[in-house]
Amino acid sequence: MLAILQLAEAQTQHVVGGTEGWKIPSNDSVYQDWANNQNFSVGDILVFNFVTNQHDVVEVPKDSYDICSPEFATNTTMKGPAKLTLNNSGQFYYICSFGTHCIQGQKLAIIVSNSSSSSSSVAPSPQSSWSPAVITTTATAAATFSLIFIFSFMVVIL
Ligand SMILES: [Cu+2]
Repeated sequence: MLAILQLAEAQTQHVVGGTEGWKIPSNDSVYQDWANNQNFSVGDILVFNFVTNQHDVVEVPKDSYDICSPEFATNTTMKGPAKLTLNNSGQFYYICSFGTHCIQGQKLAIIVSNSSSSSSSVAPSPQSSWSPAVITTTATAAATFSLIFIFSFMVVIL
């Protein structure tokens, strides 16, 4: 039961393009701008909101993505709206194969990370903040010692 709850909590649904949905975008950076503000992890779901027979979702290798070709498609989804689960980490590329839609910007490239963002960002930070704290403490101690030394020296002279 707990495992099911945790699994459900770890899954994030990413609605591609937000309210704009999956269509010919108003400008060709819409989907890249959208993707830049998302953290994709294995197990997350991509939601493509589109009308069947007006668009599709074709997963392609990078070379095909670059030239908007569905020739080497690894996965094609014809029915909208579509939910695609991200099963693997790495870079993934999606295009629409209808007409010139892809050339007009209906294409998406994402990077899927292995771990959830919370566990990966917490780990390195304590290590990096430790050493400066130690150095500061040592420097303060050294300054205090030299002050004591100067004072005791002055006392001896007087
Ligand atoms: Cu399209």
